[in-house]
Amino acid sequence: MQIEKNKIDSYNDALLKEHQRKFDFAKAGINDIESLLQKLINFQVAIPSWALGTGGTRFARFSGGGEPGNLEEKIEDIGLLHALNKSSGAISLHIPWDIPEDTANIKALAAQSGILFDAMNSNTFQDQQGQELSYKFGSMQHVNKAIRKQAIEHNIEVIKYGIELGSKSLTVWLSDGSCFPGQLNFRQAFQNTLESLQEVYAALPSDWKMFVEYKAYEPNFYSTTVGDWGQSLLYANKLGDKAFTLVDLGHHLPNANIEQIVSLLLMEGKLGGFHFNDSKYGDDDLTVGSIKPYQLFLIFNELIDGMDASGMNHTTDLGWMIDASHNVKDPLEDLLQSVEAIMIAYTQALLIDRKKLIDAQNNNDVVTAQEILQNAFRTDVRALVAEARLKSGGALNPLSVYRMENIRNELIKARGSKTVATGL
Ligand code: PSV
Ligand code: MN
Repeated sequence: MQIEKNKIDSYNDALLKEHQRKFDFAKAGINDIESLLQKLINFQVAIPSWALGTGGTRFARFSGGGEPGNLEEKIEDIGLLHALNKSSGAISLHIPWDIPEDTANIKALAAQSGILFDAMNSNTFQDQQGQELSYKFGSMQHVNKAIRKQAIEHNIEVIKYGIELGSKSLTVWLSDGSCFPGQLNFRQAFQNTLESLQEVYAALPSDWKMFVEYKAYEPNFYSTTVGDWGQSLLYANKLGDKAFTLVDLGHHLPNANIEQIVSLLLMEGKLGGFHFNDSKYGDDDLTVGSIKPYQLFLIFNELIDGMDASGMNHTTDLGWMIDASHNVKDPLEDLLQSVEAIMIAYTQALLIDRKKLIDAQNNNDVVTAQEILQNAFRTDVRALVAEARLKSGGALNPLSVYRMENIRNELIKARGSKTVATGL
């Protein structure tokens, strides 16, 4: 299913007068509005191939109907999102959940909707049907060399799919760790993991990056072998210039200062990618910005500050991806909300008066520093984000077009109510 441009235009026409009023108000006082809008137009967030179906919890999964039954349909769904918001022009594939059977065809299909292939994700945290050796006690950390080899070979296979599709990065998230004290020798687990990652690293093409994703706990509850940013950075530093740390917002212990982590990783030139989601308790995988929007804004503040300090391109120099999924919403509506939350936080952070902030910091003027941040955070930037979408041919209000066009019903009509997308 596709949504025609003229339909989007006619929905926009009905909203145009009201939008113009809000946009005129929002742009007043912004020095270089054109360059700000261009940054928003350029910014793209990759959609994970596993978030297009209704997510499950460990207790149940309630499929919503019309879920994509194969990779082609997943690309179709992302094409719909991208047509509406013009900020979802990339897909991140998880292998083997989404093995491209015919890469040339998949590539062509994605290109038709303006979708690029972002980071490839390997999976050695589950046993797949027909798999020879089990990952029950880990993969790259495993005491058995044959199991480590199987995990290495899987990652190399994922790189091969990625090369065919035009991806430029591999994200490795390992669930390896232990559930009980004494189960693992920490140093041996680290060493085995490092050596395994080194073999995968050696198979990376010269223009590729490897992202080492950390997570504090789950599924292991006593130790995780890539458990925090310090451990991930150790691996990345030992691996070499093409290896970076990936920050997933849900992968920290409660109340961690993620913005500070981001700042220091950027300072070290070792932040590679980002998985956006939100959470109240743990790795809850909730819609971006639904629980802690101020934290998201503070993270974007550090991202912009750190990227600008080292002359990085906001759009292309880090891998931006959503990693969220849950039980209760239409996944496409949820993704539209997540992308919107990211665009809002990015825009607000772009509005921060950095010169004044530095002055306040240098004068220990804590109150002014806080005022500067909160003034930006409390600015309603939705009309700026909408204007950028309008300029790039998207919908002023993507969610309402999605509903008015009854897209979910159309997908159910085309695919049936019983399809279940691959993923968690
Ligand atoms: C693990 O919790 C994670 O964040 C990793 O990025 C996985 O690839 C993804 O979620 C899906 O399980
Ligand atoms: Mn993740």
